[in-house]
Amino acid sequence: MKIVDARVIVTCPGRNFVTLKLVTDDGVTGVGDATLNGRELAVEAYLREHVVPALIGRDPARIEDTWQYLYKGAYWRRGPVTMTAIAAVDTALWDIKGKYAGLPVYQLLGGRSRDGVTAYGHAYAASLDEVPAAVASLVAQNYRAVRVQCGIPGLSKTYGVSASGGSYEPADSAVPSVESWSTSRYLAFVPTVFERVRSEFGPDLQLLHDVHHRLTPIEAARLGRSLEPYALTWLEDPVPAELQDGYRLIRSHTTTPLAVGEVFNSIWDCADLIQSQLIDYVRCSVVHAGGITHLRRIFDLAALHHVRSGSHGATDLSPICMAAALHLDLAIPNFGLQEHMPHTAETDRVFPHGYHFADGLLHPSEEPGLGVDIDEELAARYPYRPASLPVNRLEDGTLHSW
Ligand code: KDG
Ligand code: MG
Repeated sequence: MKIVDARVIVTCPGRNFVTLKLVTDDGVTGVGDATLNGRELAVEAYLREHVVPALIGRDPARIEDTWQYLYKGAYWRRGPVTMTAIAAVDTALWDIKGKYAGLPVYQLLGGRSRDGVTAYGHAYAASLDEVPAAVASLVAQNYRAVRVQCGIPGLSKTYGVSASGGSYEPADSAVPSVESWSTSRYLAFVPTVFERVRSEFGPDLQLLHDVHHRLTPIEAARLGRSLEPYALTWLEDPVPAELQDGYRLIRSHTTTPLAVGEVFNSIWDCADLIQSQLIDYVRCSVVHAGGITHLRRIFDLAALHHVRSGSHGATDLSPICMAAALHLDLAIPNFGLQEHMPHTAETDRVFPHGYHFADGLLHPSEEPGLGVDIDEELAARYPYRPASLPVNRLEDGTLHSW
């Protein structure tokens, strides 16, 4: 058994995706997501120039060895570009292993630990008065957990709130667009949003909120405390992720659970947060944290420390990443929640898949492997379009975290 072809496919059915497709000498194929929002071509070049030549002729059954080869062999360890490239190879190899075994990947990971994967959806509204309708629409679709984001009075654009009313896609122009931010307006407003949602929807609905790395630790501590009456399931990314000591400070002031990890790419980014029990959910993803092999390692460490998973699942992670995440979510003992932002119909056509959402739960495909593919002919009809994530400036013009 050997790998005879490795294709890196870039496509833009509404937004950019990078995919690695491996082919074995038996004609078995495997796919891996390699999309890094706003930096797609860096991963495409890394795969094409440095990884694909080393894959040809390798035994696809040796998943762990290939992972170690790409990680240790690069010498330059970690980083989003390297780890996304490794993830693509690893994901494709698990897909191939499942197809050879005739089993869905979750069976290779130990089998199902639950009936389905509880997903959280996104409710967003331009103003407070529109929040109840936005949440009601998610409840009507049977989501049991809802992330709530709302436009901030006095700010023209807010993270997580689509200006067009369509699905939220922040990478909106080749050169980053500029958004504005005010911590004082935000801190004063957010508790009123959750007061409204709790009073209208009662205690059972799980509620989440994404701060998107914008606060200092003491500001985040204050927000966490002011949200305690509304019993959030988690407060996400309260401070920029590289400032890990900040979590000790936040933790010492509030019992609002904390979730972090979407920008992490290895176990070394979250080991201390997990081992010191400074967070409650770790939100790394298959595509940005080294694939199924490495994410499993992160979740296993988390399980020892009462930390649950909460994998990132925004639309810039392709349906291949979602398919892979669902196999892992179904199998691990410490699953928490899975983010679910449905892709557009165009994207779903380019990536035909067998996973589905029903009664608040996501279910992976029962087909051998991951149960997802890329339609290469269709993909070729959507050429790459440069698109960057925005930047943020304070009202006095100072650059702030986005
Ligand atoms: O590419 C960046 C997005 O994936 C990110 O902004 C989405 O924070 C996000 C989330 O929680 O889905
Ligand atoms: Mg987030």
